[in-house]
Amino acid sequence: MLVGTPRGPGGGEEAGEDLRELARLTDTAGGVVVGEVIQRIRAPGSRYYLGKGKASELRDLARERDAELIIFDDDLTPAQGNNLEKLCGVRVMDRTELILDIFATRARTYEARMQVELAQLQYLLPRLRRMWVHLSRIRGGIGFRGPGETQLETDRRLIGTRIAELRRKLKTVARSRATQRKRREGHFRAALVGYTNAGKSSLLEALSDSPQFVEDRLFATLDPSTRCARLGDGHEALVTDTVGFIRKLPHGLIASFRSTLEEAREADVLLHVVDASHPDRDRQREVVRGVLDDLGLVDRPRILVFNKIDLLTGDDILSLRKRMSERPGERTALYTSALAPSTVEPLRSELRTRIRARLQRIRVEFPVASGRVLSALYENGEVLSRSQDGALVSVVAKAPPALVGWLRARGGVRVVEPG
Ligand SMILES: Nc1nc2c(ncn2[C@@H]2O[C@H](COP(=O)(O)OP(=O)(O)OP(=O)(O)O)[C@@H](O)[C@H]2O)c(=O)[nH]1
Ligand SMILES: [Mg+2]
Repeated sequence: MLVGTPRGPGGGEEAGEDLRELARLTDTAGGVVVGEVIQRIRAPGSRYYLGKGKASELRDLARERDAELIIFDDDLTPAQGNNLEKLCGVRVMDRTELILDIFATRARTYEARMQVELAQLQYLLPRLRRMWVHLSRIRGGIGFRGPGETQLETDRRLIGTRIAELRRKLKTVARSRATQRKRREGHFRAALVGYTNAGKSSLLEALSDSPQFVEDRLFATLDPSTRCARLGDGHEALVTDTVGFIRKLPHGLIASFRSTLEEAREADVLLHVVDASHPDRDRQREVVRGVLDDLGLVDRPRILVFNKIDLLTGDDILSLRKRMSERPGERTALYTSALAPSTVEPLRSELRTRIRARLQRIRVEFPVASGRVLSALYENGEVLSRSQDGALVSVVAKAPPALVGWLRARGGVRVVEPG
């Protein structure tokens, strides 16, 4: 049974869309929705979140429909959750808990699993008493009033220890990730970000010709994967897929996925993928902007990619294009369908342009014995000419900033610019 509690005045449309999304999340978690309750509230009640009358209504409807679980679209305090469970006699969870549950079933890599466990434990800690009450009710001991304070203290301490351990391990993984990234320095890097189900993985597949896990469910991707995209004219970019964003994304979860999102932080450009066919498109764009802001990424170079245009009519596309072009200072906007390779071409071309713009023309002189220098120039730059005078090689090339930095830091190498 789903419960939506839109705040203040406003169209019923958003509230309906919110509940549709909660229904999709429920489906992703393996649940079946048997009913919905919506109450527009000004402020949440401290006891049941809902008003007293509505809460009783919820209890009755849940009984009538045989609901085994009630899911609130908004975060409940431990007390509210507890009171509601007492009132309705079934398990009550909120959106955060549902998302954590989905993440837990979907996390595949060691790192993603640890990140999810960390978020779950952080969520659990303040709710420990309620969870215990839940358990004790199942055991049903008469006069059983929950665990003694000592038991709670022990559990808190154990969880605290585990949290510290997870943090430490995640730090180690983050360090090795950073070394991996170092190796990629010199390459142009793009990161796909966007609302869940927008088509990020599908676009990565289209750009790189390598199959990705794509599914018409929320949070198909939890682990970032990086692929090389051939852009034509000998240009390449490393493109990283990242975890999708969602409205009311649990803060603990963002924090624990921070290291995965580091990939996005170090990208030369962010590809903000928008499902252009979604009725809630504009609000989803805003949500992503908000999360990027939280992550300190909002001012990074960013391209808006309106995807799934195959689902739009010609008129829809025209009016979208018109709207985008009328906004000065708006980001570069492109229109793609991950299902039609020809529509991805403008994205390739935009990336090529950005790669070229980043290249610096330099002349490099180095001893012929420094084979690494020459291969680095060929691999990560564009060699324009090359000559040799005795044991000294001289190359004119176009190079990305990271390569220029690397060359400057090498002994015996002289960099002259513009070359
Ligand atoms: N019609 C159409 N469907 C698309 C397009 N791109 C992706 N899809 C579908 O949209 C659904 C989600 O695609 P994904 O690529 O998994 O989306 P994602 O952004 O990676 O989603 P998460 O990993 O869950 O955040 C899948 O069913 C895709 O087949 C498109 O351009 N047109
Ligand atoms: Mg994906």
